[in-house]
This record gives sequence, structure tokens and C-alpha cells, in this order.
Amino acid sequence: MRSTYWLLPVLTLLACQPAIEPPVAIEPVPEQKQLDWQDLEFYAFVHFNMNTFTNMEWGFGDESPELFNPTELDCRQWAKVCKDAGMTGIILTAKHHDGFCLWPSEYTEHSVKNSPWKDGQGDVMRELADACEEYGLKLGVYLSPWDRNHADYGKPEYLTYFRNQLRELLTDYGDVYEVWFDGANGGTGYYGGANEERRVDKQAYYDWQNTYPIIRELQPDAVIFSDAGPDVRWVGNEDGHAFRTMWSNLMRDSVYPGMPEYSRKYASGQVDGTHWVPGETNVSIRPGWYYHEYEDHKVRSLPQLVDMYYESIGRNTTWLLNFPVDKRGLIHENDVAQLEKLTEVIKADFAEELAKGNTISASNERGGDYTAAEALDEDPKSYWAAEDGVTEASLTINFDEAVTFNRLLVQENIALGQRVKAFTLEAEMDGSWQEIASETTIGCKRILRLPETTATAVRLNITDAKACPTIANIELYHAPKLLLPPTVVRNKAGELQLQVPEEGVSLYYTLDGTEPGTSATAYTSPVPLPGPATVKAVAVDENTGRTSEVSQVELDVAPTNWKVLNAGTEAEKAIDGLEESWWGSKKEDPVNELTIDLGETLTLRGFTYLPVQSRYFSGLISNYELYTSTDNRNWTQAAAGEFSNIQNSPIWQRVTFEAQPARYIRLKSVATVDGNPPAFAEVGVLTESSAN
Ligand code: FUL
Repeated sequence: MRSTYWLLPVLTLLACQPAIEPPVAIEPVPEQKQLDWQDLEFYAFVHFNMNTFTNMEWGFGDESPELFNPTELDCRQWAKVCKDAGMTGIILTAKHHDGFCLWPSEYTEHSVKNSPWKDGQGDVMRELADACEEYGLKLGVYLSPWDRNHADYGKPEYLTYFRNQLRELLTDYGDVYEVWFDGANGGTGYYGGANEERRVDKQAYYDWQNTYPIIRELQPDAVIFSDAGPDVRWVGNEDGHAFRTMWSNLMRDSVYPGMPEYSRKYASGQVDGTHWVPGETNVSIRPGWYYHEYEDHKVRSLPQLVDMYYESIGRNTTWLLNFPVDKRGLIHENDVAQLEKLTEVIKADFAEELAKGNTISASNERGGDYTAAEALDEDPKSYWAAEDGVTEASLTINFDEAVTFNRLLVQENIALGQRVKAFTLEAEMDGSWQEIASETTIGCKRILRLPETTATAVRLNITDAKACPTIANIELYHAPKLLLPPTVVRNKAGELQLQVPEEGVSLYYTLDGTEPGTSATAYTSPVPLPGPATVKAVAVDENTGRTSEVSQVELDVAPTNWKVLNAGTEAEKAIDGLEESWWGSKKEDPVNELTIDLGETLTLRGFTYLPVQSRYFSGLISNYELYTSTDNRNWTQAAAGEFSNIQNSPIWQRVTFEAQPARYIRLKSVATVDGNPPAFAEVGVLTESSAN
């Protein structure tokens, strides 16, 4: 038998080697509940309340509870739809700005208990809590601080009411994972809206420091969302995208909910932020948050939804996607269909991971449990880390055979703090290295959509970090091409144009609302279209026969012969049919209305207004008056009102009124969101044929 005495000193030596310590955390770091929340990744908002029945976005608070009467309310349908899409929770608007409560609160009569629904015995919160439990989803609560119904809003008494309601919601419905506080109202004149003179200084009035402890006491694992935390922060827009640079760090002591400059300055977080306040991207699957029948065909297109996925979950935030549950009390079938398409695309995009099983090496390695291999293994919690003091390092994956990919997924071990400030990705192609991406932050999850790349190796270069970097996971995928539906535009000359960016694609359209397919009219060049029409168009991949989604646009009379009478020719941009061009006057010489000659007398039943579509807009009309005339001398007021929530959701506004003849219209801005002169991207009319 061979002697094994030599083993003893070797083992002793190994045992005496100091264990390799993990990197020291770089503050701020997430609390456990924030880590758990981040893992939820994709969850649903449901905007369903009084507004659903009044066709509003912001109700006034004087609506009768009698109006709340869903005919087929089924929270199990919501839960199933969400579960099938891979969502993990549902946050319900238990009370929106109009103050109506979806649960029978003992502190108000303005609730389901005085509605005809279930003879006043119903409780939507209860039904949702049960449905979530059945489907294994988490339950979240939206309770609007702004309450247009409550007589004491603006006084200290209201805070007691608000806190009592919070207690009810957090006591009676089991575990709640997120409490969502909306920032609307207070501060600026616009947010007060019509029927609301009770402006509040949000920061001082709401006295959050005495509300948060209630949540901590009743639901210690719940995260609290508001514009600026404390646990989860707003992404600063409602169009579904986070930023390429996205820090989960925020100077929470100086950035507070309701700051007017929040969106512009702090939505992407702060590299030196003192607290962990990660972002959440909230957006609706339709233009509005609440259900409006006229948006049934305006459900976000598949490419838009796919963009949102990549620009929220793929940019270090969670994704809170809203469903405007309809008057029946169901997620509308059009929304379900879109969601199913999105689910399919995401499944296809991430069908096969291509990096695992290959060799990986690092330019610097801490060793121990923190080798490069940890970034490629199956364990999402294990991670590679560089040595202390190293802030630049590379991870290289070598393939046995060339691999074609177009997606990179990369994750830091955020439990130790967000560290990476800049990184690049290189690919080895035909023996030489080429940079294919150059980015900033990673955080919990960063996904890049890359050009189609065939490479024998890839290299992730961390070029700057707050401290020695950690990488928990690197993945590569090859996503199939997306077939985009055509964009539909009609110019001022009244010509219909269809476009898609891809090559090798044929376009087909109909003008009568029927479904387009390969038997519809083939589009080859612009088509004259002076009058109203419902345009439906598709793109068909000639090689595979795959068909895109249908694009649908309602057009009224073309503005071919229209003229703006009270401003120069530049103002024609407001009636050129192009959504991206706009007109507005200078501040020094403000023009607050637009008078348009329609060139002929039409029977009008309404008008449309599209505010400026660029992200840094100005002059969005919040309150309007619309006048008509047949002779440009005698004017009749046809409509007046508020464009609710236009700042956060600058979509087409559509106002109908009593049918009347008009050759001239005048859209007058009574107030704009920012006090600047009004700006008009488009103004249109609704004639008898299209106003239904
Ligand atoms: C906004 C609100 O004013 C909208 O109505 C909606 O609830 C959205 C989620 O937040 O600020």
C-alpha cells in the first residue's frame, strides 16, 4: 500500500489558505424586499374604476355610485391573462383621483357599497385578492392621495381618512407586495384640473413620514412606490421606456415625490445616489389608462410592446403594464390578443441560450467562488468578481464554432450594489475584434438588441466601475426578425402612404374597414384619398408568407384645401397630416388660437387635437374652447373642456359635439400645461361619417 502521509501537510496547507472573501458591498444596497420585488420583473396594473363607466381619465369626484355597474366582472380572467403572459402580480386602482372606492370602505359612502353592482354587496379588492391567490400572483394596491370627492381634501382631516383607508386595504386582503402612490395634483395649476381649486403642496401636505410607518407595520414586505421612492421610483414618463443609463441609486433625501423637475433630472437615477430606489416603468397597453371604446383598435402594436419590454426589463427596471379593464369588467380581447403576441415574441427571442457550455476567461479574477465561470453557470446567484481596486476588466467567451446572435443579456450581482459605469461588447469576426456595443449601466438586468453578429468569440469589457465589478450572468440569444405592420400616413395633398422599414416585404390595404390580406389591394405607390376612410394595412413577408399585425387608422376629410387664417404659412404644420411636425407661436408674441378655413361647409360632429409628440414638448393645451362658423363672422361655441392627463399621456384628443354646419373652426387654448403659448401638432375635424 502506498503511503499517504504526504497528504496531511498538503491538506493542512490548503485549509490554512485564507478563504477568498466576496467584495465588500458598495452602498447603497437593496433591502431583501427590494431584491424580491426586482425578481418579479413583469407585472400588471389594472385601471378599472368609476372612470371606466364615465369614459374619463380623471373623474371629478361628483359621479354617482349608481354608475359603477360592471356586467361580467371576473378578476379570475384578469389573473389568468396575466399569469399566461408570465406576469407575477396585479396592482389595482382601489381608489383613483375621483375618490370612488372599489372596496366597501367604512369611511365613505362613495364606494361599491352604494352601487348597483351585486346590489352593493360586492368588493373588487376581495375578488382580486382571491383570484391572485388562486393563480399564484402577488397583489398590489394603488390608492390615490389626490381625492376630488372628499370634502376635507387639503385639510389635515383628510390625511386621517386616507390613512384609515390604507389600513383597511393593508389589513383585509392578505399580503400586498407593492403600494402605489400617484403624484397627480398639487403644485401646478394644471394638475388641479377643472372642479379642483384645492391645490396642495404635496411634500408638506401629505406628510408621508407619518404614513409610511403604517405600511411598514401592516405589510413589512411591501415596497412603496412614488415618483421618488422611498422603495421604488417612477421612470419619469408614461410611454414605456427607461433610459440607457439607469442607476438604482438616488439621493432620496433631496429628491422627493412631486418635484416638478423630477422627470427631466432624476428619472434615470444618480450614480452617487445615497439610497437604493430602483426604477419601475409604468405604461398602459392602450393610449389611455382607463377603458375607452374608441381605443379598442389603438392597443399598442406588437413592435411597440416589444420595444417596451427591451426598454424596461432590459434597462434595469421592472415593467408595470396597465390593462384598462372594460365596462364588462374584463380585460378586452384586443388587449389579450396583443399580450399573447408579445409573449410569443419574447419566448421566441429567448428560446435558446447560446453562451452556456462554452469556455469563459477573465482578464482579472478574484478567484475562490468568484471565477469567470460563475457568470456562465446555471446559478443566477453565483457571480464573477474582480479583485479589489480593479475597475476595468474583461470577460471573454470562446466558441468552438462560430455563433450567430443579436441579443446580449447581462446582470450584476446587485446585492453588493450597482457598480458598472461603462462597458463595451466586442465580437471576434474573421480573426479580428470589432466593437458592437458601447453602453453605460448594467444593474439587475441589461439586455441589448444588437446587429446580427456571427462571431468566434465575444468579450464584455467593463471600462469603468464604482468598485471592483461583479457579473452574475451573461447570456446570448438569436432573436428572429420582427415583421412590422405598415405605418399609415396621409399628407396634406390627401395622398395615402404606407411604409415599412424591412426589405422583401409586400403591403396590402383596405379602405372600408374589412380585414386586409393578400387578396386586398396591393400597395405600390401613394393613393389619392380625399375623404373619410378606415385604412387597414398589413405587411407580408414574401419568403415565408408570414403576415404582420394589421395597422388601422381612421381618417376624416383630408386637409387639402384648408388654410390657417390667423397665422403665417408655418402654421400649416398644424394641418399637414404629419404627426411629427407642429406649430406654436413665440412666447413674446403669443397666439392662443388657431382659426382654420376648411375650404367648404361640412357638417361637423367634433374635432381632434394632437399635442406635440416630441419628448420635450411645450404648450400642450389643457383647457380648450372650440368655435364654429359658416361665414367667419358669427361664431358659435361648440365645445369647451379639459384634456385630462394630457401631460403624461399626450395622445390624440377627440371631442364630439352636436352636429352643426361649419366652414370655419377656431380652436382656442384657455390654458396650457406649462403656461407657454399653445402648440399644435395636428388639428382635425370629425364629420358625420366618422364621429361615431
Ligand atoms: C398618473 C395618473 O394621473 C393617471 O390617471 C394614471 O393613474 C397614471 C398611472 O398615473 O399620474
